[in-house]
Amino acid sequence: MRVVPLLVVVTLAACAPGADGAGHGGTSSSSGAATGSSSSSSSSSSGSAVAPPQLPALLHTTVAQDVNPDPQVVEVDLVASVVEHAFADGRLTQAYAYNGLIPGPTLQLQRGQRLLVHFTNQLPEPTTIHWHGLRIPDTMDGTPMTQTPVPPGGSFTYDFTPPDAGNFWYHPHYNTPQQMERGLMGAVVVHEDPAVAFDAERIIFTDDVRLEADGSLAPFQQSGMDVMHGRGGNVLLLNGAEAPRAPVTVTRGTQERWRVFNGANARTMSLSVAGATFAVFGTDGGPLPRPRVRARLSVAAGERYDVLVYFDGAPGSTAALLSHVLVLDGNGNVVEEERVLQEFQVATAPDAPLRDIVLPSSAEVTLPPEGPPDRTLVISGYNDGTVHFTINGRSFPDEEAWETTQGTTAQVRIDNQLGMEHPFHFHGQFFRVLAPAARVRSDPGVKDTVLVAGGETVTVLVDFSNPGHWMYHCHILEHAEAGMGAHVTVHPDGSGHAPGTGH
Ligand SMILES: [Cu+2]
Repeated sequence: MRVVPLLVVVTLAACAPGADGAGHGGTSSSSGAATGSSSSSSSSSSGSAVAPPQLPALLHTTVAQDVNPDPQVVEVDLVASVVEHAFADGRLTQAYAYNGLIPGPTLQLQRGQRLLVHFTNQLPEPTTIHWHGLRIPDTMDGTPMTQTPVPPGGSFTYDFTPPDAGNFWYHPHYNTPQQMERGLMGAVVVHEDPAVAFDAERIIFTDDVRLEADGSLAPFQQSGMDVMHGRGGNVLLLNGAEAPRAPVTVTRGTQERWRVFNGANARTMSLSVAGATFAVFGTDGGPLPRPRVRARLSVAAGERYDVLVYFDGAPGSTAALLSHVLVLDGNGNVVEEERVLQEFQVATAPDAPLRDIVLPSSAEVTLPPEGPPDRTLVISGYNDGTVHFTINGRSFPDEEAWETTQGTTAQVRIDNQLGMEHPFHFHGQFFRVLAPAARVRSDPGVKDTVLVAGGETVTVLVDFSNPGHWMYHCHILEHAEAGMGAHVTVHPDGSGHAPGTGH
């Protein structure tokens, strides 16, 4: 399942928005595949010369400062501490932040660069950092299973080389429901080489938080609805502040890359873009073979998407990133409401010159037919006064042993016997959705987190490329805390191949 980059020229101007589904036409070009925008942004496409990478600017986010002049190394300091943060206008919340920021600074590097993170814990409690989606050694994975939590006042250096380009993120894996709700999360952007030149790139970090009227965080509950469905917030956040944020002006014809994250404890984000065309071209673990124009994008807790947004509206018009949320109406019925996360004013300035953008893409893959599963994970639970979630009848840390060998590709059937949804996450490995067919159509890419609906059974094809001890769990943080997790040991195959280098 190694992702092989191919060059595909996409001109979204030729595409009409359509239903979610199979790739639309006009995605590949017989000419110009080698002469796309890469020539406009990069002096070298072959890697013959070593030059400091020119990384694209990321709008509306703070990028951690690289203090190491070595072009092969990105070295940053990261401090977790208690801060006063304005999630919502006019209200200050005692929160947790990395380097004083919510979300924390974006860690930006190029594929192949080594990342050194000198972490200091100034919180009043232990913590760890987990690098969600990065196929790095398990000693760097930041779960209490593989790392002694960093005590208050302590420090730890995370040191690894991300093997894959894409959108990843970091967050604690200790007292996770509370530490993440308090604000600890940030993006890790690993750029392709050569970098793909969009007109702009944005981090779209969605989240929600539950605030009291005075701005304080609502008390954390260990029972009831918060455990059953996870803690939902009452304030929708975009990049750490209540949405909508101040409008942004864009030039008509602009083609932007949005790197979309969901750092909520539980909420699945249902997003759309009004007044502009958008297409998904990448999922958790990298690019799709072809972009897919979407009417709606569902982003479960933990998932990421790469989105191309083409501002094709008339000058003077407004485009908006919308979140569709379910609320109760006056009659107690569940209805969908539209909330604006961010407005874009399409300027009357001259149109941006329309360029062919060479989107990152991957080879088409042929998935094997669904067969008898190599492993079945039955998700259920029981209530003995306290809610316990179970996988195959057992609740973490009373878990079932599971061992496999590096290089194994396993069909894993996730059988959700409960009524609520679960975004299921494997640490350190990638997978693809294999069944049911409708899920494959809506999510055909490489993933590390998949949303399994209530009562649904989803089969994924897991590529156990990365040896070590790895957690798999529900990314509704309260579910994981109540036992919906376990781990798998992946024994090295002895070949010495590292993940991402083929095997
Ligand atoms: Cu769950």
